[in-house]
Amino acid sequence: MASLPQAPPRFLAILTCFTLLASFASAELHVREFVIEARPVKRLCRTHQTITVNGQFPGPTLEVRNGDSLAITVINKARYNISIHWHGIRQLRNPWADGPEYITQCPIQPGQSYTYRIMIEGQEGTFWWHAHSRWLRATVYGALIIYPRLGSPYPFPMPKRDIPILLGEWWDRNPMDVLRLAQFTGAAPNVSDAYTINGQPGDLYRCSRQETVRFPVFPGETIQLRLINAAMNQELFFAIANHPLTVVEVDSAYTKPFTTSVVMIAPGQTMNVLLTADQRPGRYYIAARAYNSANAPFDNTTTTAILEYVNTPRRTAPTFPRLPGFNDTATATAFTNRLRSMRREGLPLEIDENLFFTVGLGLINCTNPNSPRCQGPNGTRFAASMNNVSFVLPRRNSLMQAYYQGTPGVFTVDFPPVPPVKFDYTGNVSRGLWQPRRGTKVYKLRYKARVQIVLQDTSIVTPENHPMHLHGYQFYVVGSGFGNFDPKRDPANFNLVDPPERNTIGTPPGGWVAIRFIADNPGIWFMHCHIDSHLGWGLAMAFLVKNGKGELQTVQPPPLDLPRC
Ligand SMILES: *[C@@H]1O[C@H](CO)[C@@H](O)[C@H](O)[C@H]1NC(C)=O
Ligand SMILES: *[C@@H]1O[C@H](CO)[C@@H](O)[C@H](O)[C@H]1NC(C)=O
Ligand SMILES: *[C@@H]1O[C@H](CO)[C@@H](O)[C@H](O)[C@H]1NC(C)=O
Ligand SMILES: *[C@@H]1O[C@H](CO)[C@@H](O)[C@H](O)[C@H]1NC(C)=O
Ligand SMILES: *[C@@H]1O[C@H](CO)[C@@H](O)[C@H](O)[C@H]1NC(C)=O
Ligand SMILES: *[C@@H]1O[C@H](CO)[C@@H](O)[C@H](O)[C@H]1NC(C)=O
Ligand SMILES: *[C@@H]1O[C@H](CO)[C@@H](O)[C@H](O)[C@H]1NC(C)=O
Ligand SMILES: *[C@@H]1O[C@H](CO)[C@@H](O)[C@H](O)[C@H]1NC(C)=O
Ligand SMILES: [Cu+2]
Repeated sequence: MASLPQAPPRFLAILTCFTLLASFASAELHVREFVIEARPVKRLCRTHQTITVNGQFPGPTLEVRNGDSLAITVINKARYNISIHWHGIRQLRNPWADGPEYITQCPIQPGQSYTYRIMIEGQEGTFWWHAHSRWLRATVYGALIIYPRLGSPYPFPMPKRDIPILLGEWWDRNPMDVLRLAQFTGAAPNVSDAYTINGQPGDLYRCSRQETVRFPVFPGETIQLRLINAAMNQELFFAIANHPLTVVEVDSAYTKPFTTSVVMIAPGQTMNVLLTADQRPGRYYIAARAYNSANAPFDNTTTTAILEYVNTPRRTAPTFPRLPGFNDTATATAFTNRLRSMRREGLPLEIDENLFFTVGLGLINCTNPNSPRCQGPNGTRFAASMNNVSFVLPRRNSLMQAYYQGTPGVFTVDFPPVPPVKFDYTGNVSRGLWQPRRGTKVYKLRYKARVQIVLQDTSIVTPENHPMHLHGYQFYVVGSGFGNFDPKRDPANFNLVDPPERNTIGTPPGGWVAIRFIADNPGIWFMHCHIDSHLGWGLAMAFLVKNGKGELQTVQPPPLDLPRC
């Protein structure tokens, strides 16, 4: 049952003085049930049967501490297959609890349940959980906050309060129907009708004014906002009128603090910012809208909430923040490039595996371009790929189970370490190179291999910022740039001193980003674009990290209730 710290961190800080001695004995097991079920949810004037967790949208916030364990039983009372991913949690030696369907488990089918057993080992900060099954993530998501161990402070003054801010994306119809239509036609899925803050679009949308989220603040206090971009398909700019934001954490890793008027946050990323309520008491808009790097249609609406100094009359019109232009790549890039890590523990300086992956879209030619199934550009179907392999999920098994049981024919281990064809990735790519091939390929890594991956965006169809997420790991972002990566010149400029540590990083549109990690977590780990339309088109691959020696370097046996296909 719930025995977690409902008290604000301020209270816990006082408590800490008394419980320091007990801190090592304080690890708790949190036992929860997540009931997946359809509930009526009204947004934008209409009510939709919406897939929720325990009837809540967004779902419940989980609050635990570093060192704790979780046992969350997911009971599927909906009509769709589902699985839940615990975004950012490393799941050491336990890929069975990671969640992506057909990668580390078969989905939990309607009427079935599965218990995710999660150990929090050496991790703290802002995390989140979300469905990892087709487009159910559109409404099935929530915050997962890991406080430091008792007696272990933040590397910055303790904020008065913590406010989770989940940025989401809402369709004025069933998102599964939006996906189904796109899968049929081969065209891009319809763009969303609204962005949301904690599930509410805010007062710039029809029928939404009453429910606009308001965050009361007391003059002078410093609060911590835990931003989570849970949107399906869109990077977002986020700002609060008149209030600079001090970034202190990204993707659950502390950063050297810096202050900015606007942040860019990509799907899958989290970001903690401190805000001091030092402005004239009043009402200030919190707003988010698209950063759109692609040459493609997008939802250009703006979601709002209101920062409200206590005792300000409701009638006072809120001040609006300045947000960058939708295509302001310069601002997005400058922001991301300011991030610096507080530590570099586990940053490999020597490299065993030097990988180069192209990431980008593609088009599949149709034999009959007039077919209703070929409604993509000029009678094609959209695709996406990494190193020209468009990832196909297995249907009758998960990769992890097939690997563990030695079942052949589910995947192959020949994912290419470099692109099969060298070309001018960000130039005018010849049309003959646009069609990827399909495959379920993984790349094998030796236990503790020191890995570098250069993720190179291509200009095929359109250059674009692709937020690439790696499961089971945190990695360091050692460099990035525009154009084609130059293996002779660019490594000289890598930051090996204080590179930001993340689990999701965007390729600059028409550019590249280099990441490093040590493969110390055995199992099969998905790597994919966190834009769900791209993921569905195949912008993914998986690593198979082999066991090391002995039990502590070996994948645990699967739980008995692991769903079967
Ligand atoms: C997609 O958008 C088109 C055009 O606005 C609309 O006609 C169609 O009903 C939408 N379909 C879905 C499933 O979103
Ligand atoms: C958003 O796009 C629509 C049409 O696609 C356009 O009419 C409208 O002016 C745009 N709004 C903004 C704020 O750019
Ligand atoms: C951004 O859009 C504006 C107007 O829509 C346009 O004038 C400008 O050239 C665009 N900038 C970039 C970098 O594409
Ligand atoms: C589609 O065809 C038009 C007209 O021939 C052309 O201008 C455009 O570039 C084509 N688009 C793609 C994605 O091939
Ligand atoms: C790209 O290359 C094709 C031929 O390969 C050519 O027809 C086209 O004009 C080129 N486009 C640009 C923008 O250079
Ligand atoms: C697909 O069609 C385009 C022209 O529409 C052609 O240039 C290209 O070579 C074709 N690709 C393949 C793989 O057949
Ligand atoms: C990808 O593979 C397909 C099929 O083998 C080929 O036609 C295409 O040229 C390749 N493209 C690239 C970028 O390697
Ligand atoms: C649900 O998962 C099972 C097992 O993989 C599969 O056979 C079934 O087709 C799935 N159902 C849907 C609607 O995808
Ligand atoms: Cu992408």
